[in-house]
Amino acid sequence: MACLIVGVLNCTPDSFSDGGRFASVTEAVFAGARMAEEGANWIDVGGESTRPGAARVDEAEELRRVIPVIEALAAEGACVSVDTMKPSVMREAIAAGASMINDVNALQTPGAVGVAAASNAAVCLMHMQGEPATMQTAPAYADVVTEIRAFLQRRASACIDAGIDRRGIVVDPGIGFGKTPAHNLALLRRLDALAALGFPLLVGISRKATLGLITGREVGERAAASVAAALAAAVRGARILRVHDVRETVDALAVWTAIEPWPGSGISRQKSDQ
Ligand code: 9MG
Repeated sequence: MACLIVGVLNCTPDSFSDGGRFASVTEAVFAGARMAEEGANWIDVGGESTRPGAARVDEAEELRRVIPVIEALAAEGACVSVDTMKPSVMREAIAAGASMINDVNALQTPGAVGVAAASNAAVCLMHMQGEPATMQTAPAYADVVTEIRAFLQRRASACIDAGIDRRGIVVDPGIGFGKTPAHNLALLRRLDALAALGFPLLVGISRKATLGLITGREVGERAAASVAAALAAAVRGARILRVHDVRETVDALAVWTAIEPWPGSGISRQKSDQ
């Protein structure tokens, strides 16, 4: 398959039963293992919501939510990424077995680049305008594609200068992070401009508000819209898709690839196919 899949595993109190900490950890590990079975290449474990308007969580609480889950999934052989903005959580997560840092703040927190550079972990550098609590208040850009491309290039260069292996750098336009639906759609149409930076491009649009606006559907009803958006992103240059609906996305990509082989995949149409 030409695209890798990152399965979303939110370890926030609203994500699982309130049957206590052990119940939540058990449920989270089960959900992560199921996504791995369904074809997720990474499980992205996060303990602090980055939804618009979300409040920050303190370090101790974030560690308490994510570390047991990362340890258990890594022990089962899953590839785990940690979704965090905090250098201390990055460090502990790597020690617990995480092999990628997914930072919606693109390692701009003081100390974050150093933690990443001191590890062998890959990094996902995401663009966000503002911060989760306020980012959707009035997002504004002169040219959203050009500005985000320049930001991602700057952050990737800073990471390389600090000693992070460029082969471990992934970039991400941050769909929905300080962007209007029009900004999000403009970015999705011009993913080629971001892919041209030369780093694998991750796109996360799964279940996001722009899809709700287009379809009129609530968040739990957006699987079909998410799969359609994931395919569109893959066709335009995304190489990693961050999704909630792993099985559906894997199936859709398999069908798409069988019909329309990716350029450079080595698969070409045969006469006998006609
Ligand atoms: C944590 N998180 C939520 N949405 C995301 C997205 O689009 N990309 C990345 N890298 N992380 C995200």
